[in-house]
Amino acid sequence: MHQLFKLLKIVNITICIAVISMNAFAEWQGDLQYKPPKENLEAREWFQDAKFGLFVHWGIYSILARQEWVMNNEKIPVQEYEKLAPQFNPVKFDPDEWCRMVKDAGMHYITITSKHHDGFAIFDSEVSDYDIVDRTPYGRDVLKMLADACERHGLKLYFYHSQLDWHHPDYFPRGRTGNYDSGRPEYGDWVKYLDYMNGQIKELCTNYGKIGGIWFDGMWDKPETDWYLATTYRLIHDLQPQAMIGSNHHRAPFKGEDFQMFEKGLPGKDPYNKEGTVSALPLETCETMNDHWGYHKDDKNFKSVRELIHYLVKAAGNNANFLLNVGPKPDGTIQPEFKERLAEMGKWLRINGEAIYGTRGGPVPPQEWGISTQKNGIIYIHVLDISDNVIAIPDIKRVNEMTLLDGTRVEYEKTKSGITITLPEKGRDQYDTIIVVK
Ligand code: JFZ
Repeated sequence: MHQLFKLLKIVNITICIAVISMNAFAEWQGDLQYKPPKENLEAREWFQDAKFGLFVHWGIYSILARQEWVMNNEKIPVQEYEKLAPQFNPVKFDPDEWCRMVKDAGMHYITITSKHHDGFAIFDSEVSDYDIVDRTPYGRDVLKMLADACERHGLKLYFYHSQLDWHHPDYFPRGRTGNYDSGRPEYGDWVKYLDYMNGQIKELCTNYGKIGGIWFDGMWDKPETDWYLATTYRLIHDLQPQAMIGSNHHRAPFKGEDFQMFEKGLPGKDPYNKEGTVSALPLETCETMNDHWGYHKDDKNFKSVRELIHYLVKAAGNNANFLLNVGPKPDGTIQPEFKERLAEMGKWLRINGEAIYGTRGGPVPPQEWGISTQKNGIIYIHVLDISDNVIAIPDIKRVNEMTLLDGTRVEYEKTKSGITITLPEKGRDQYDTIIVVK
């Protein structure tokens, strides 16, 4: 009997230790003490109301015109890759024109790559000379130019910053990528790398006015590593309390993060987030307009305006923002195929934006035919695919008035589980017929 008790005690202790360490493992990254202040909570509301932003992948990789992963994919040694910098001369870059394009598209913010995985900073950095001011004939800080333009045009600016770095020698031990013989030494000081990274983060939070936030990416390259996120996140929140932190680590958000992003898919349906967690934080999903993020000269697989509008509407119905990407050319211009699509989306939003901006995901769960959004007690039913003139809507119990956005009356009938709507012949929209339910 005594022996049995002893055994049970050992088993019990082992289980306790296992449970504690599992919890610790899930929570060891992040800023465990973080409580968002008022200005951060307000920034989150603004963000959720804004709904639509422009993602920009721009760097010296655009010269090769084979997307932003070209250094890793083609195993280019650091010394070779560095030769791109003296060729980067975006003389046609016009930040005011970019901002006008963004506003005209109905977007409210820009998220631009301050540094991508290749390690090259397109801003003026003091902690490194591997940047646009020190290494290119252009010699100007394009982020500063863009930040000033955004200020003039009333847009918010966020920075995408890669934690993963294929260039810095102290990014060591190496992760899943950038593992080829790049000419970097086979040793390095991880803490020195993090100091360098935090140094650049500090610059981004100091020299560009009030920023929207930081969009991190690349932790997934070394998931087992301690990134000392509390240090990085506190640095940002101390310097800019309203700044929203998000990280594309494809897991449930860590403490200290202010929004959750999804890549190439609606919340919980994206291909990378295996956990499928959708948190209570503000949500954002990003997508490319063709098949690459950075400029790719041969990629003509453009999504149609219809597909892009449907993506925006479905994101809104899933309570998420849509961050739509362009990869500018090395000369600073944006290709016409991108500009045309953005302009068309803007045209559509000028008429239908009421049912998108300022809304949250609606009470009717996503259906075959479409989704719903809501704002101030009004439900917007978005009919994206009409195969039938009559649609059944569950979960709506009381209706005072039902019209199209332009005021045309809509006929409906009450049923046991909700209502059925007969779509009017006139006033339908080619992309999304919106029914306003009061
Ligand atoms: C990341 C970047 O690698 C990419 O270049 C782009 O910036 C995008 C927005 O974000 O995309 C990823 C990140 C991780 C994986 C795949 C794509 N992954 O782990 O398979």
